[in-house]
Amino acid sequence: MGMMMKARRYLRGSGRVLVFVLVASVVWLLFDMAALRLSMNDVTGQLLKERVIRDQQLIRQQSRATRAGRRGFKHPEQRMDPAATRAAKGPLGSHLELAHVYRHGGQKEDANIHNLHLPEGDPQHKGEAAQRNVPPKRDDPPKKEAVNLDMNAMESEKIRGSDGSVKVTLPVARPDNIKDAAPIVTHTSEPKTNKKDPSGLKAESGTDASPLPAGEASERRGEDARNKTLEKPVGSIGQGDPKDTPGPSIESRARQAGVHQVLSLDLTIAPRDARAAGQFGQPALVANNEKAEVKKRWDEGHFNVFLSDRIPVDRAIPDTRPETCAQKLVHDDLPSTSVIFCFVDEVWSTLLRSVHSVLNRSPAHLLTEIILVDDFSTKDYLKEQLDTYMSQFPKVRIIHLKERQGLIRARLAGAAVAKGEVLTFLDSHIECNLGWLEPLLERVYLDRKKVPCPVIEVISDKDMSYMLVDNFQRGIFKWPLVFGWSGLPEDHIKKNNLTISDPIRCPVMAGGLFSIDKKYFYELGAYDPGLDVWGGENMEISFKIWMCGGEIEIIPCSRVGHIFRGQNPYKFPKDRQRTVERNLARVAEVWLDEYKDLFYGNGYHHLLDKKNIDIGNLTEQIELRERLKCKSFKWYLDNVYPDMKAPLVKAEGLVFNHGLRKCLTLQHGVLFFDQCDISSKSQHFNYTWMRHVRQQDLCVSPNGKASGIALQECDHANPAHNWFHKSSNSALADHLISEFVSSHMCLEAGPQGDSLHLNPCESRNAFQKWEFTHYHAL
Ligand code: LR7
Ligand code: MN
Repeated sequence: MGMMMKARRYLRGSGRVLVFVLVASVVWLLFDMAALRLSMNDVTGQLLKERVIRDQQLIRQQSRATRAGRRGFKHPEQRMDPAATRAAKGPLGSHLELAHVYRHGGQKEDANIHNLHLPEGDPQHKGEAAQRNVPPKRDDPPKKEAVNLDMNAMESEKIRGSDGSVKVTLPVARPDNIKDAAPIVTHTSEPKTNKKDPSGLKAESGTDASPLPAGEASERRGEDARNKTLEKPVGSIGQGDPKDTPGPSIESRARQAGVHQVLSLDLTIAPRDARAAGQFGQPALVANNEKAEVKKRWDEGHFNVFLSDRIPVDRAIPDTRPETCAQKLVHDDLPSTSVIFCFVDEVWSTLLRSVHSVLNRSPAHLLTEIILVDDFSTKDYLKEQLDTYMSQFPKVRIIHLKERQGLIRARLAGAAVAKGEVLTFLDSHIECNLGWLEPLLERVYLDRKKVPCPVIEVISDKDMSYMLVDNFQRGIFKWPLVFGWSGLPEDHIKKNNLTISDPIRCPVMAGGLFSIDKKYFYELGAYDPGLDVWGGENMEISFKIWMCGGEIEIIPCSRVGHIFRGQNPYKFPKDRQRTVERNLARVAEVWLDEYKDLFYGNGYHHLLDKKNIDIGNLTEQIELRERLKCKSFKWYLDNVYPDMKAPLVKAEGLVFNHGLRKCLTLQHGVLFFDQCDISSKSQHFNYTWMRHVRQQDLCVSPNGKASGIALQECDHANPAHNWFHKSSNSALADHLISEFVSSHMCLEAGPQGDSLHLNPCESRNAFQKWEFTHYHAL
């Protein structure tokens, strides 16, 4: 009863609101057009024209919807079989009403800090999900949002009812019919930037009259933009950030020259079939008698391919951005981008959904083209059939590689033909969310050395639902260069006054989804082309960006869903593990300086022996690093990732023998025991990641004869120099066990302190027990 009353009140009120909205939208559009100084005959003009038409349609449809509302209009989704939602899993599941997931209303900036998730410490995120690098899911369901009839809601073509339901407006294409599907992309005209400079090497959008090359021009723009900064620099404190104060009034916003509110273009907002499987990002269901088919088709993509094929390729997904994102201002003259998808044997429906999500949710004037790089796929449908399908979209270009190159060289091939000023790389099983592109391009615009990444949300591999992830997540690595997610430390958030929509500095990027100024990408030497197939390139580009003067950021107002899966569905030309470890070793050798010990020492000892692996020639990469005058890895750790623990040795200091109660001493090339003296340099040894017991270049090692001990120049490839120490909780933890000898042989001090031997290990023998002064990593 109460609900009914509320609904009536809303419906009475909404008549007046409608008139206001009609008048206001016309006034606003006039302002908007004047402020944006757009000509109606260019692409952007086309965009505006469409917006006018759409807004008119919207208002007409809204009044129809309101009339329908009197008869109990509800969002079609809510008429779905209740069993469907009951079975739903994940954060967008049954416990949520659909409206909750739209712009996840009610979540106040800052309010989520206490929900900060530290995945490493949370058993929920260990195991399978963690292995797949699934970012932590948000555990609090977004709260209900009040009716929103502001200008922004108008622009986003959705009107919320009193029950929170979303009233939809526009007719949308039918994906299953190629002809009908055409309207999915309405802005297919080539942007003027293409005509101007087909080589794509000069400054393009926004710098029309600029005689400067792209780099300088965008730097200039950067300066210009800094004067009217729209985003506070991360880490700044209390700078009176304009975006955190209530936004300017619509009028003043419109009059502010050179900027506009992020466009909320989404051509899927009124889906043809609102009841289709997976619509609005809801979990799709599998009937019992379909389960066998699901299983049968699983390996085609290592996710639920059966369901993917059933879900519309242009399905709607919930707008999961923090609330303030829709109000953010971005520059009118953002650079345009080439979106590059590389794929090998990607599932048809998933690839199409990825492409349509870009076409449907990107402002046409910012999308130069979509480049599909087919990395020598084996599937027939990815050849002519794909060419034919995509030929209806003038912006889509396809490159079929003649040989399998792997994703790294495939990206290079895509970049080589790209015409946009910015490159945007995406995996081929993603869905770009509403307003995803402008916030990324804005960062590049502000500073061409910024490399922005969207928040990567989760498309469930099982039910294909679109799931939210925790706020404040950043990309990190652990040794030995393993990518992961980690929440920003809470004190950092507080100290820097960060809100959930602020850019987040990232020590490393996940790898698959980011935008980068094309010229800057090449200045950085792009990717090391010696990296094969898959893996490690995200580390390479991350270190390169940070150490050579750039920045990596996650932009919370840009969100893209990605299907996380347990396995790669394609074949590796060589062994997968060897491919990945070889790539990582290349990265470690070029970028890690002395810290490469931590890489090898955390599970990759075997790579030190060149007999085991050929990592190829690194001369060019090392020269590149010198030419760019990149900073040291130590600088990177200290400045970009200070919370990373990276002790250069596992233990150090005096080497105390329990039996003798004396310390190992090295003087004039001779080892002996002496009274412990912490200040004595000759008693200072390191226990290294290579498992050496060493002083400077000299390593304690068996002398090869009988049980004698000798000093030898340290050699990574010589296992005789390696000692296990504290390597387990076993009874031999305090011992120094030789790695060289197959049976357990331990370093033992002679009872008089005048000798050092290799003897069979005895757990209780105090003369075999050693202790370093400091342990850093055991
Ligand atoms: O030989 C290949 N050729 C290709 O074109 C191998 C792969 N590919 C394509 C493939 O079809 C896909 O589109 O490259 C893309 C990435 O491969 P995935 O999706 O199998 O890999 P992933 O999502 O597990 O990989 C993550 O790590 C990779 C390391 O090389 C890349 O950086 C991926 O881009 C990256 N994906 C993401 O960052 C998305 C978020 C995942 C996380 C965390
Ligand atoms: Mn992927």
